[in-house]
Amino acid sequence: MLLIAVVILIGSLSASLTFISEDSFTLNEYVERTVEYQQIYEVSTLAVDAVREILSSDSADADYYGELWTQNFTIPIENGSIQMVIVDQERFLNPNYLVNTNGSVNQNYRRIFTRLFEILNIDLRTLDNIIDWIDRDDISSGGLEKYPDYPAKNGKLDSIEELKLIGGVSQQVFNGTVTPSGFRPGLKNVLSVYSNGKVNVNTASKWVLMALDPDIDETLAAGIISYRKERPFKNINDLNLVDGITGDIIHRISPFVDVKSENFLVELVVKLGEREYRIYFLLERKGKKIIEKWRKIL
Ligand SMILES: [Ca+2]
Ligand SMILES: [Ca+2]
Repeated sequence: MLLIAVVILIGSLSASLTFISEDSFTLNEYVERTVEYQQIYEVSTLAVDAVREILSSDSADADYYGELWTQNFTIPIENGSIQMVIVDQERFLNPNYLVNTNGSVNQNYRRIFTRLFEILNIDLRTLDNIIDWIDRDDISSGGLEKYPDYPAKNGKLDSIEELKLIGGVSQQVFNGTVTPSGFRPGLKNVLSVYSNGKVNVNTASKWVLMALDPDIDETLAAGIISYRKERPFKNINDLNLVDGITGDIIHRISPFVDVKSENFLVELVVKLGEREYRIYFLLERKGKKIIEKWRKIL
């Protein structure tokens, strides 16, 4: 058994080496890169441990700007640097919640997304296309179920990049645009597929806050943001302390908001001489438990 495994290993290794030499890649360089990749993997493990530590020593009752995890880190290393950014995903809206587990459209989320799309000046047909992309049937509920080269997925989005496959999601719609009145975000700036569906009012942008309720206009959203800079919300009812936020608004938005976050996406940029590696991992915090959901090295 072991012999077979060794033969297969040598076979595949020499195959990959042949492939590499055809690419005019020297064996030395190959070994060097393999060693480097091993080191990058070790760096990623150290980073996961470090962020675990940061998150477990952080209070999970509320998550807000100014806490350690919101700071960007740059660590100089020999021949380069490591930059680390942690982004809580509950500052975003999750498009997967547009469709309930039984396949029906979640009308509450649809209303929130309708407002979001209006605020961002995105055609509402694009929202219908997203719903038909995610919902399980092949019957159009106003959007596209078929494209020239592929059908709608009829399943949840695995990444935000997947939105680019959906009708109406142009580069501008996805990346945002610069307008005379400033930057208008695109979908990648306001959505995440990793959020638990409850927007953290301590970290959400004004665009996301405005989408939550028709009575939260730009002034009220700005009021929330300036209030939380001084005193982060420890409880949803603290929103009452913001000028203009009524009990009615709090009552309406309370099923969709929170003051804490659960999912943290970490991006590490490792610069080594001329080369650059990007490491991504997602940590979910559930009470005292911190779970690594996935890790990617690019
Ligand atoms: Ca916290
Ligand atoms: Ca569908």
